[in-house]
Amino acid sequence: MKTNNQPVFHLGKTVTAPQLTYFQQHGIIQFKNFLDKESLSLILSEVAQVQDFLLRNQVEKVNGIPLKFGSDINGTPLIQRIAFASHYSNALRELLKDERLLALTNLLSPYDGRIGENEKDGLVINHYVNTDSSQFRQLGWHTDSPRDLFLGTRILPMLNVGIHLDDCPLENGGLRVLAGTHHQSLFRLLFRKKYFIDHTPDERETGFEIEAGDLTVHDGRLWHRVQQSPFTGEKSRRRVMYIPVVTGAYQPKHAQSPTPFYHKLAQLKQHLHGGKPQWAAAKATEGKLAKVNSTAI
Ligand SMILES: O=C(O)CCC(=O)C(=O)O
Ligand SMILES: [Fe+2]
Repeated sequence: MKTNNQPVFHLGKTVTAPQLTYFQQHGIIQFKNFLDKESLSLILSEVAQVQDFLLRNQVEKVNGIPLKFGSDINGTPLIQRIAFASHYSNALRELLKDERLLALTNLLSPYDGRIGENEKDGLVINHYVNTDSSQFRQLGWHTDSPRDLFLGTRILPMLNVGIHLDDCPLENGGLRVLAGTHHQSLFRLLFRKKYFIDHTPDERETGFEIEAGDLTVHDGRLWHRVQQSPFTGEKSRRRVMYIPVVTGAYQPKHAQSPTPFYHKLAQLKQHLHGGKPQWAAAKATEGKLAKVNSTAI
């Protein structure tokens, strides 16, 4: 595997020409220290509060997108994937207005990009940890684009902006990409690897030295995966938030939005493989699970 010996970039109020050139060539770019230590601890406490709110209110889905439940290393309920998280936190909503994030929309040029706070899955919080009852330790090879096909729209360029909340040096696993694959044909986008099933490392893949507060941006058409941490417990914890930057017609989701087919498929797969219902670990969710409007706060 290659390590990502890219130039060290820092994100300012505008995207520089070398940053744009680098991104257009590789389909991925890492920016160091996007969040300083103080902002990071604020964001981490917001993330914990959003999780507590969702557990307390027995929320199963947000705007049609199922939350993914597991349990933490001490056995307490954990939400391992939260969609539309900014709908539950003013601080997260404010973060999405950071002018440096808005500047990233220029990476989509010549398309007009916008932060998809209410579109796709909105601000997503992924929380990976290796425990016996964790449902989420890794993610197989995929691109983020066929979701558009399932939703009946054509594939448009998009960015996925990752804000990393834990240190994740290369040897801890984490994000792996096949740089440059955003320039592939539709056939290769669909069939280069078996979507989500294939976890095999690729000799051409690139991994990253991530420090908490770093930011990565990848093109939605780029092949990528998440390598499982070889560690267990606290050392395996990896929290990363993803923000979609999208183009084309505004397609907001709302409380009555249907659950996309591919999420139903993921739930079915888990069921067939004898996995516990995703909310089984969340003791707070006994009784009927409520679907609450994501604009509850
Ligand atoms: O956790 C990551 O870094 C990547 C997640 C991802 O690729 C996805 O949710 O589509
Ligand atoms: Fe992805």
